[in-house]
Amino acid sequence: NGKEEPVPRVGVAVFLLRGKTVLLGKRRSSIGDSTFALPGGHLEFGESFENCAAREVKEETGLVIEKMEVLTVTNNVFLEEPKPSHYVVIFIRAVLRDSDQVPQNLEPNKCDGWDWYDWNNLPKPLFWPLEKMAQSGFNPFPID
Ligand code: 8DG
Ligand code: MG
Ligand code: MG
Repeated sequence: NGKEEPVPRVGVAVFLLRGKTVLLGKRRSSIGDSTFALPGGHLEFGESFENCAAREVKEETGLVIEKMEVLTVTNNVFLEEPKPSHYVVIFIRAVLRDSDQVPQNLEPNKCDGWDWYDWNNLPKPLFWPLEKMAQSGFNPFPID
């Protein structure tokens, strides 16, 4: 770009599933501050969605995940935030490689801490893209 014009960026967010629960953390960020969101981050140049998901989860929580699958894509425009932004977000589902791993808060400047929440009893307030998905009836769990 070279002219400081804002451009859309690619985000990857991860539904890390454990039983009937998902991993969420309260954000400390100029986008979605104090709301509960999925682990995730920015897609790096040359990176696959699945590798980005595994890398971001490892960096933010220390957890090692597997069985990454692309679920859906959303177009999220944040014009009302302190830093106006636009993200195309790839949502990935995954599970823990070793199910007794415990999440650590490895980026305490970006998150208050991670915990498992029942999909039918999600904490409030949710980060609005996640709130919108939940409201629309989206369910990240595989059909059994
Ligand atoms: P990085 O420097 O580690 O790459 O980035 P990050 O600091 O971890 O980025 P992030 O804000 O966690 O994620 C990038 C963007 O993805 C975020 O600003 C907005 C978008 N995004 C959504 N929904 C979600 C979500 O549920 N979780 C996360 N982490 N990001 C989301 O639209
Ligand atoms: Mg990150
Ligand atoms: Mg992040």
